[in-house]
Order: sequence, then structure tokens, then C-alpha cells
Amino acid sequence: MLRIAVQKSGRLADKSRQILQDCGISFQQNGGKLFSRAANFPLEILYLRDDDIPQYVEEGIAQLGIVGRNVILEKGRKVEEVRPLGFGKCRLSLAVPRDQPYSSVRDFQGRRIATSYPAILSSFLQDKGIGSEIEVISGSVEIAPGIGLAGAICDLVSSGSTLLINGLKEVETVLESEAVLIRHRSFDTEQQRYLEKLLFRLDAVQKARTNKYILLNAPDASLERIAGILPGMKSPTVMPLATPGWSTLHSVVAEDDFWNVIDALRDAGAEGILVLPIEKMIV
Ligand code: PRT
Ligand code: ZN
Repeated sequence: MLRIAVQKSGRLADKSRQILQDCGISFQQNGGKLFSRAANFPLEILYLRDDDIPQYVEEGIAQLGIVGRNVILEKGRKVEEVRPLGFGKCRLSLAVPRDQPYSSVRDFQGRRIATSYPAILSSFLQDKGIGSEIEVISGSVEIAPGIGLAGAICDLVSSGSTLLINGLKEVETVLESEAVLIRHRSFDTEQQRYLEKLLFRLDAVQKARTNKYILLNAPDASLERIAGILPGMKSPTVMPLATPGWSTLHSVVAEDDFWNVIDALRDAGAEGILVLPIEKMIV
């Protein structure tokens, strides 16, 4: 039996449960419970405060966990990052009052910085050879400069609107973070087998999320060029259309380069382009 620790409630909670369900693992939703057992996979799900997850995994109470990279590094627990999961993306950044001039990270020398991430921040400053005073607070970090507690802050940023509302500007990125799957250092043979099974499913889910299925029509003369733009998993499927001299081509396209690929396909003579989501992708 494997045990995975996920956030009970908060920004990562829903997506952590969703990704397990996308891996075909079904379990009763939380509803105030501290744990549930999957019906069709040897997995127990523990629901915790995100801050406690690295400790549970380090100690082997749970063999796996889903938590933000920022929390793992701050807690300094010995756990291994297995996969980035593509959600909960944010960055830990230094910010100063907007009306204050800023030239380089050296500006932080001798300044007081408020943060809930003292460990990550001090190692960043130490790397840069900068000595600052770190004021540790557990929340509402963004108000610290306004009330005179500190001259700068180091906090998580996603859209940037919290900084904007509080008259602050982001000046340095200390860490890029997202939700990650972590593991305990040792697994027995059977746990290892189930971990591999889970990772196989996770990879299929992740690949499906970052790719789209694409169908298009093209004159036969353009097919070679289009196949060069859309190599597919092995090579694209090509089938003749009822109209002589035309074919339909099916392939996959990566989400991150999507619009550039579409432009190139249109330039190459593609028409009637359809793009569909993929549910699972096993290569
Ligand atoms: O109760 P528990 O301890 O489990 O949860 P929590 O309150 O400590 O954490 P929670 O649920 O707020 O966040 C969990 C994880 O989500 C964090 O550890 C990050 O890995 C990730 N994450 C992603 C974020 C953000 N984006 C984020 N924007 N965590 C916090 N924020 C906060 C930030 O602190 C700031 O106050 O949102 C504000 C900034 O957001 P923008 O959009 O205005 O820039
Ligand atoms: Zn927390």
C-alpha cells in the first residue's frame, strides 16, 4: 500500500485530487476526513496542511506527497522531487515600493526584508554576498512596507495584482515554483512497482495536457512540407480525401508552440484545421 499526502484545502487541494483522478484512481472526496482509500489502486490519500507534507514524506508516514516547491525548499526536509505537476505555478520574488528607484540586488544590502520564506531568502542573499535583516512574518507580507515594518518584501507572486494593489514592484525572482510530486527516499519492492505504475499514468496524463490532436486537409503537393511541421508521435497519418489531389492529415501538436505551428501550416497550404483535446497519451 502506498500513501500520498496532499493539501487538505487551499490553492493546491482541488488540482492535487484531480490529477489522481485523471490517473484513473477513484476515491471518496475529502469532506472533512483526514484520509481516504482509493477504491481501485493500492493508495491511501492523507489530507494535511501543506507545511506538514515534506515532514510526513521525509519520515515515511506518507511515501509520496504533492506540495509547492517553495514549501519543500523552505522546510529543508530530505525528500526527492519526482515530477513537476504543471499547476500552482508562482515565483518567490523580492519587491520594493513602486516609487523607489531600484538598480540591482545590491540595493538590498543592509535593508530589512519581510518574508515567510526566511530559509530560501537567506540562502539567496548569501549566494549574492548580500547582508540584509530578515523579518519573519507568517502572512500579509505585502503590507509590511506600508506599515513601516520593512523596506522590502519577499513573497509569492502569481498574477502580480497583490503587489500592484499594495504599491509594490517585483524586482528579483528568488525561486520559480509549482506543485511537485515528492517521494520518500526508500521504497520496498512492491511500493516501487506501484510507484512506477502511478508515474506511467501520470506521464500519460501530463503529455495529453500539453498536446492537442490536430486534423487538417491539404493538397497532396504540400503534404511533405506539412509532415515536416507536424512529425506526430511516429509520423502523421495521411488519408486521401474524396476530392482528387487532396488528403487529410492527423497528428499531434504541442500546446506551448501551438499558434506558431498553426501559422506555418496555413502558409504551407493547410485548410479546414481542427484541433481537439487528448485525454491520455501513451508513447
Ligand atoms: O492551509 P495551508 O497551510 O495548507 O495552505 P497555505 O495557506 O499555506 O497555502 P495556499 O493554499 O495559499 O498555497 C499553497 C501553494 O500554492 C503555495 O505554497 C504555492 O506553492 C502555491 N501558490 C501559487 C501560491 C500562489 N500561487 C499565490 N499567489 N501561494 C500563495 N499565493 C499568494 C501570495 O502569497 C500572495 O499573497 O497570493 C498572493 C499573490 O498572488 P497574486 O496573483 O496577486 O500575484
Ligand atoms: Zn501552509
